[in-house]
Order: sequence, then C-alpha cells, then structure tokens
Amino acid sequence: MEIKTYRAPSLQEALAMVREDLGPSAAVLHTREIRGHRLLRWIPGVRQVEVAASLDVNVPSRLPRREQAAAPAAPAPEVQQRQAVSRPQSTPSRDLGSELKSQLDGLQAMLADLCRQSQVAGRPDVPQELFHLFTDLIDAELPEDIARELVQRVREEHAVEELADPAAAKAHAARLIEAEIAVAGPIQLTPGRRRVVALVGPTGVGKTTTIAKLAANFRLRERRKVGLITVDTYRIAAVEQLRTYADIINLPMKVVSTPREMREAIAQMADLDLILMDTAGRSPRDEVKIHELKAFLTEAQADEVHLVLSSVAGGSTLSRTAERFACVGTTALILTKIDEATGLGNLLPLMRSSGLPLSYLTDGQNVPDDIQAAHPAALAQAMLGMNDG
Ligand SMILES: Nc1nc2c(ncn2[C@@H]2O[C@H](COP(=O)(O)OP(=O)(O)OP(=O)(O)O)[C@@H](O)[C@H]2O)c(=O)[nH]1
Ligand SMILES: [Mg+2]
Repeated sequence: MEIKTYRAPSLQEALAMVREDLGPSAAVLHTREIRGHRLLRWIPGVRQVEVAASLDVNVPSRLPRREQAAAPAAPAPEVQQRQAVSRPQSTPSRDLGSELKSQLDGLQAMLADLCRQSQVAGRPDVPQELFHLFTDLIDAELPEDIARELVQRVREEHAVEELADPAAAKAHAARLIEAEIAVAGPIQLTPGRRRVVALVGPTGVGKTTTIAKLAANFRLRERRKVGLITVDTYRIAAVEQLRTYADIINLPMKVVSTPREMREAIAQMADLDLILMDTAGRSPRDEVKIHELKAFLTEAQADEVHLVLSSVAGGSTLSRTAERFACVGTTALILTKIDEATGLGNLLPLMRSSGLPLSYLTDGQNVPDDIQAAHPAALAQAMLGMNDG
C-alpha cells in the first residue's frame, strides 16, 4: 500500500494537496496537528497539519514484523513526505548498514503509528467514497471532529450503492445538519399585547442595524406600532445612529441611562405593539458590564432577548461568547454578516453548545431588506455551499 503524507498550515490546504495529487477518490487514513516548540507556536507557519492519505485502502490486517521489514528483501512501504524534511548528514565514520536500518526502523514505526491511529486496519478514518464529502465539510469550515462524525453517520445510514454518488451523500449530510438547527421563528406579535424585544451582543456585530431592519419591516410592511429604546449611552454617535433610523421610519425613541429611566420609558410606550431595545456592545470578558446589562433587561421585563453574533467569528469564540451572555437571559440567536463569512460550518458547534434557537439571519448592510427569518434547510444547504450553483 502506498501511503503519502502531506503537510500544510491548515487542514483545508492539506486536503487540497491530497485532492490535487491523488485525485478525488483518495482515502484519508489519519490527520494530526504538528506543533512546533511551544514558544514558537504563535509564529505563522510553525503549526502544521499533516494528512496521511492513500489511493489503496487495503491496509494489511497485521503489520509485518519489524525485523522482516528491516531485511533488504522485504519491500518497505513507500511513505513519501511532500514537504522536504532536512535530515542530519551522516558522518563518514557511521556504518552505512546501521544507518539504513535505523531509517527503515523509523519508517516502519511511522507506518505502525499511522495504522494504529486509523484505529482499525483496513478501515480508514475517512473512506474513499466519502472523501469528497469530508473535504466539502472541511472547506465549509466545520471543525474536523464534527466533519468526521457526520461522515461516519452518513456512512452508517446510507445505502452502500448511494455512497458513490457525491451529491446524494452531501444531501444526506445537509439533512443531518438541518435536524440540528433549532429555530425560534420570527417575532410574533399578538394584538393588544405589547412585546419587548432586546438585542444584546459584542461590539460591532450589527445590533443597531438589525434593530433598524426589524423596526422598518414591522412598521412599514406590517403596519405595527413600534418604539425604540436605547441603553447605549456610552457613545453619542451610537445614540445618533439609532435616532437617524427612528426619524426616517418615524418611530418614537427613548434614551435611557439608568434602570429607573428604563421603567419610565417602558411605561410611556405602553400602547405600542413592539418595543425594540438596542444595547451597547459588551465585551464577553467584561462581567461587570454584562451584569449591568442584566439589570436593565430585568427592569424592562424583556419578553425576548436575542443574542446577536457575527457569523464571521470563529467557532470557539462564538460558543464562548454565547456562554458569557447566557446570564442575561438570552432566548434566541441572530446571526449577522452571513454575506461576509467564508464558510458557515463554524455555526454548528455554536448551535450545539448554546442550545439557543435561531431567530434571524442578516446578510448585508441594507435596511430593511437584508434580513430573513432563519430556516433550517436553507441554512444547512448554505453551510455546505449547495445554494451556490
Ligand atoms: N456585511 C454586513 N454588514 C453588516 C451586517 N449587519 C451590520 N453590518 C455592518 O456592521 C457594522 C456595525 O453595525 P452596527 O449595527 O453599528 O453594530 P452594533 O452591534 O450596533 O455595534 P456597537 O453598537 O458598536 O456594539 C456597520 O457597518 C453595519 O452596516 C450584515 O448583515 N452584513
Ligand atoms: Mg449599536
């Protein structure tokens, strides 16, 4: 069996090398991250991902014994290293035979390691027939562990003859993802019952713009009585930004700077259908400000608290941020800047860890058009790039 290893700064790039060299039907035997010295890890290029792949997945069920492999007559498995690895020059005094033997031993150990890590001989991590799917999931920026899990589930749940059809396998993966996406549905207004909806989140994610989109749609398209409250008193520009939208859409707006003012503002807007509340962006690390925010929301007796997150952020940042904001009583998630994201796979771990249902997605700066209620099938397909063609 010929095993080749490829190294690149990211898994995407390493898989692209596999695709280019072995074609689309390679099997991924094993992937691992190679980290440099811990003091050097922050230097770009020091961290690398290694992928071992093969076109022939008939891994022998038992490894040849070391001494057999070391004997000149036994054909050693060819392990090619794409990236040049510099080796120390052998000294003339060193015996050539023992040098060769130690190199063969090294190669043998590497092969044993690869096979062990692919868990079961003959059963690669990512089978040939699903290599396409695995690379698509990685290209979509799904974390590697989730991509592997989905590939395994597709493999187990799919009829063998259908696995060969890349489109069918991808559609199956999209259905698995879709089943994991919980949605809250758009904000529901009941006649005679005012609803208070607050938007919270980190700085610059698009809270104020999203409030403007929601306000314009409810006011101009659905003809509802809408009011705005902002607790962003830290920056004059932020208040002015919301006031500009309030003036254009012709909405009442209140600026509050204490919980008491919040109570008064809510009371003055008692006859409206919907109060949309804008808040200052908070760093997820600033616990004091997040607790201050909680005091305002408690005073407002918000019916819904939508956490606004930018889909451009990395998966682990998104999950950690959702965790930090949970204490203010978040009830739903709004994902913004879908138009700017290079891949949407980072959203799946967020949805798994936060447990929050999605309410809206926004995909541009245009008020009021670039917003839509979240739809699981459409999002799952967008994640896998199935709407691009
Ligand atoms: N591409 C894109 N840009 C967006 C989207 N939503 C908002 N923006 C832009 O993101 C920038 C920040 O938007 P804001 O609405 O001011 O963000 P914010 O969360 O209120 O910011 P702070 O109040 O400073 O915390 C603006 O330039 C918006 O036009 C979106 O869906 N796509
Ligand atoms: Mg704002």
